[in-house]
Amino acid sequence: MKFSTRAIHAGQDADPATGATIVPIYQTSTYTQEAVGVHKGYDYSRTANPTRAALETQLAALEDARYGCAFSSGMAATAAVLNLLSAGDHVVVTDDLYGGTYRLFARVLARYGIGFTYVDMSDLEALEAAVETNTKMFWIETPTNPLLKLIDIAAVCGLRDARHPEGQRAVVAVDNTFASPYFQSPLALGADLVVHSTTKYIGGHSDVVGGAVLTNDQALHDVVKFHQNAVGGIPSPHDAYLTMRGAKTLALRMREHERNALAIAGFLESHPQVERVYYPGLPSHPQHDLAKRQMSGFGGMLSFTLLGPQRRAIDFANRMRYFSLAESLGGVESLICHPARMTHGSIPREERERRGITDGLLRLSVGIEDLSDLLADLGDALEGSARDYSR
Ligand code: P1T
Repeated sequence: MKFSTRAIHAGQDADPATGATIVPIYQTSTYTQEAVGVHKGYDYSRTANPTRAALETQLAALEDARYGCAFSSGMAATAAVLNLLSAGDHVVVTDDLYGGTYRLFARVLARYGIGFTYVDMSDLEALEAAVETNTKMFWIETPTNPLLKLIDIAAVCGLRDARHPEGQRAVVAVDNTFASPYFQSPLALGADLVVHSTTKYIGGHSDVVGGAVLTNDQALHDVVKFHQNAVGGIPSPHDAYLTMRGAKTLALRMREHERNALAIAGFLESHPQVERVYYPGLPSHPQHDLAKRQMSGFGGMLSFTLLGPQRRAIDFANRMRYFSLAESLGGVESLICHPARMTHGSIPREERERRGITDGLLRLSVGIEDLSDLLADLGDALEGSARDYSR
């Protein structure tokens, strides 16, 4: 089955009880048993629910994975993966990553005795130097949020294999939220686990928060599933339904996101008011060749800086008409965000600036509106802010 067919058919069989073509929202917390221990495979909805099970089958199919677990948010999914570790273990992490993931690592899990080293994983020598004898996990975000750096997933997996004998291998986990399963398949490149914030491209309509963990490794899946039930960070049946509905059109939407983002990246790069554009689809991106090799498309996220004082970024963001000033990404509508004040505000300023997330950086989630309207919106804001700052 090809990608678009999987998105529409995997987990989407007609309802066995009624023949309903669309998976029903099984809005129930519990299930009546015929006799003690005699039931149809469901006993309590934290443990399993038919609507969520359908979503898990669909999401696993999108990553070509054998197993899937759905969560109530991307952060809950991330926490479930980190639960594979114990006090005294060490994780090597990409230095550029979502601020909330940094917050979970630095302010929650570090207190439980897990060590984290942040490193620019695009520098393989620096990566190798960051590995310790107790390194049990590599946490990769690629493309990274918000600087759109690329990490060579196969190269990190190669390093893992060289350092650790079979049986004691560190786990490579990839947050595939920015690329989406349509443009990037980390498991095929050697990763052990994929994490998604399904809030973003997979849900696709900015109306539901969710997360997922996908893997081909049954032992890893068993631990993640145990955590899902033991801790209980599950999506509601209604949220599972919304995510499933959104995911059916992932392929269509991703093609449009990319088409618009490519055009906007080119427009911004050639604009005299723009200092720098970060987008893997631009030939000027330092890892454009890796992007072409590792991804089947460049996605819909880009960041940029303007010429002039950094405070110009905030003025610019306030001028947009169709780009809503909002956190999050991956919905059909375009969004603009000021990472330093919004999505990455939980990273201490000094740390943030060292990583290149300056007050002048703006991030766009390019939606699937008509391209000419989006270009006009950006052009008008660039002109307006240029007028203000030339006075
Ligand atoms: O928001 P939630 O569904 O819990 O997902 C967290 C998350 C995980 N991974 C990546 C790469 C993310 O970008 C996010 C959430 N990010 C935003 C809300 C944002 O605007 O960047």
